[in-house]
Amino acid sequence: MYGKRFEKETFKTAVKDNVKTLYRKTIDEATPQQIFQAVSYAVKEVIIDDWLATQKAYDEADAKTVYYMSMEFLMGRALGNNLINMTAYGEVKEALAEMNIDLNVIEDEEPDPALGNGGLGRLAACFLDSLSTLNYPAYGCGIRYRYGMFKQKIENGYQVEEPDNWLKEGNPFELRREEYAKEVRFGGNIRFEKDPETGKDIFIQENYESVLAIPYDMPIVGYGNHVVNTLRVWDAKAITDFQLDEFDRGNYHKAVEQENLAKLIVDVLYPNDNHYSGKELRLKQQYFFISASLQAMIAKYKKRHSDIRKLYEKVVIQMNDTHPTVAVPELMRLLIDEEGLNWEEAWEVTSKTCAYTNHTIMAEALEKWPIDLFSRLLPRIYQIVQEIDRRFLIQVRAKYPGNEEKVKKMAILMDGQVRMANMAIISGFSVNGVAKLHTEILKHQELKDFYEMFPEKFNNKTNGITQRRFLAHGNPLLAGWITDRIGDGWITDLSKIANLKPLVNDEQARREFMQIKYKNKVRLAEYIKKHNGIEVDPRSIFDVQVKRLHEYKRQFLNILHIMYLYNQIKEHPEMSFYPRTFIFGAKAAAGYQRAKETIKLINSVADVVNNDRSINGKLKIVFIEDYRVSNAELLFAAADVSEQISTASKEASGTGNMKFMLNGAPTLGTMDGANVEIVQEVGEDNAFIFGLSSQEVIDYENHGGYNPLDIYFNDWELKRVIDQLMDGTYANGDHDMYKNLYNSLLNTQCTARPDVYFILKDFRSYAEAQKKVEQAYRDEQRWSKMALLNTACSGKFSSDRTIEEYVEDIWKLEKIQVPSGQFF
Ligand code: NTF
Repeated sequence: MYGKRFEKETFKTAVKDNVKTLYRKTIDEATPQQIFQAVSYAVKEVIIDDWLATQKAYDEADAKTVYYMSMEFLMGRALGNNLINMTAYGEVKEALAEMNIDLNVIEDEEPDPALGNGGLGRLAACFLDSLSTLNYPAYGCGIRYRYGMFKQKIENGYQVEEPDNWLKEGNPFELRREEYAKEVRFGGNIRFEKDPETGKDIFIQENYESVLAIPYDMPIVGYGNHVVNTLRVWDAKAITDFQLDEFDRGNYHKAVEQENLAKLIVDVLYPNDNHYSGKELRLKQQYFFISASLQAMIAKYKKRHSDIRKLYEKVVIQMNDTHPTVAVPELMRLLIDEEGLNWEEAWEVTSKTCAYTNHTIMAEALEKWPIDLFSRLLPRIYQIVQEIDRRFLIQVRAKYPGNEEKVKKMAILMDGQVRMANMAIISGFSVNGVAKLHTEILKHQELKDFYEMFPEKFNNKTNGITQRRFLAHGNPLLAGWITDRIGDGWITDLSKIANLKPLVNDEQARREFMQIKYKNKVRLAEYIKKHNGIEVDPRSIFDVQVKRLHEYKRQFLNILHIMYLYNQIKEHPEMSFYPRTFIFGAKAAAGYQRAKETIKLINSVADVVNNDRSINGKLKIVFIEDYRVSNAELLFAAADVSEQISTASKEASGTGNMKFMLNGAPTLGTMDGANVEIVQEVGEDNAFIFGLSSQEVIDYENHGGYNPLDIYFNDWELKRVIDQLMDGTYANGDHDMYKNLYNSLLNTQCTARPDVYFILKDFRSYAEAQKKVEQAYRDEQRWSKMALLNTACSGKFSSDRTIEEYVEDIWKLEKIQVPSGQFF
């Protein structure tokens, strides 16, 4: 399909030539990193041809394009994924093997691009993969952070952050496109004039600082269809001419300031997941990439179209949470100030172009910018926001006369703040949640007033994941087995995986399925041995919780339960207990104290338990350092149990839950986010559900919570575990180490409300569910059925399905066929 270019001899020659031209070395002298670069350039060359062909096909079709605006794209490594999608992984692996090079070793040389925090950024990456695979024209637009998500080291049980200099060796897949640079302006003041000719108002920004945005394009390769879309990430540099100008005039300070701003603006990804920090630089980042992306979008549109009033026929903008919502006033500004539309015309275009996805109901994640900061940094944008707000409130007052409560709740500008979510909802034509339950909570709780006013805007798009990365690439043994059994249709149509269902009653098939799981556990055990120095038994139950560390995700509940199990084993050594390996992986935001304490607690309990010979290895605890996309692939493939234990209502969807399911790990979880839909697909008997329902949680919250002391004083086993936080058991005798964690559960003096996340409330129910996991696992027949059924029922959770829904309900795109680009 890719001509001769992946034929072994041709490819080998390309790699050797690249090593020569890049490094003046023969292949035997090259380092693994150099070989990685040489291989990547050989792959990129093939990609470029299809990339050209794709752009040509789009141009000819004059196709409508989605612009997916996101502060985060958690792409993970590109080489292996590109080879999978070009259906050339096997050939290239063999070609390299003939040169005594192991492709897996070469893949490990690639830094793991981590331009995202967690689920939201990884979702954006999965969406791009699906858009290309489904033949839809799309751009991802974001920031080329010089430092991505920090690298996590564990030292003495504590998390230590190290900078992630992912560009150090150069990124072979990107293309710098200097000729498409755009200027972005900050600050200063707005002067208002009447155009002497037209009599129209014109707005002139003066005394501003500006930076030049330079796009870097990364190819997004579709699966076996020659489509290559573009992820465009913006770098910043100072505008040198201007700088010299200022310098000549002796304004040294100003010149240096612009230099600094350019450096700073794209320097680093903010490492907060589900948490808003309100930093000025973050708002600068947002406006920077949005303004540049929209300028580029309009310039591209104008190449082929003369009527800017019809922009929405050819482009649609999806705003990934509120982070890019400054796109609304920026598009208004470009249309009015640069393109000469009047307000009504510009509003018609903008509100038909922009759509918003909400990814959280966590109050602390809501972006609300102080008006003084916002208006100082973006003076013209602020004027436009004021006008959007003013016109909107007229509508509200007309609809709800005399109801100033409504105005208070729905206004964009209120109490000295700019409320970004309100702006997104008011201005866009679509508002979607990311799982059924989440969308219902939005409609009937969080965004109730908006739903009442604009019911037609609200819709649900349950998240999904790409099976290309998380099965085809991450679990080659299982992928191969599935293809042998049902053909390879599942790779581009995951609903076909349901064809595995009859095999649930086939003993041989189940045995093979479990053997593959075992081999993946051995592979993970080797990784753990190498990275943690801990021996784990691949015959034990691999119970995995990997995700960002956050109180609402309740890693604390998990580790408290492990402490409880350990007490039990110690007290009743005769009790039968199926060996269990508890595996954690999680980064804590650098400033999130309680999250960091939780990491320390997990590692301290691990230290005590793993070194206690008296328990005969029944319990092992492993904390995977630097959890990221590349090692996630190993973890999903090897997991027996998927821990999805958030406080019900708090996890908007979750996507890790889907990756575990796809790889045959039943869910141990609450009825939260997409867990609800997972249970619906696989059946209650094939999942382990526990805990309060979302409605129960919401009801408690509306009545000021509950009293955890009632539980503490009535459950002596749980009390003992909680007391162990304070008696030094896991702190070398230190009584203060976990004081904050302890207080978060019990102490009414220190927190607004104790046990905000209902850990004590759900503890017994969790412990019960854990017992059921053990019972089920002991029954090999039953477990293998359950595991295989999870894989077989995962069809719904492909991001291909999600993207088709976005296209159908929101984006209205057409599929474009692309011929092979090998003749360019
Ligand atoms: C996250 N939200 C949610 O917490 C996850 O449940 C969800 O799966 C992902 O989004 C993707 O939809 C955020 O990261 C944010 F930014 F909204 F807080």
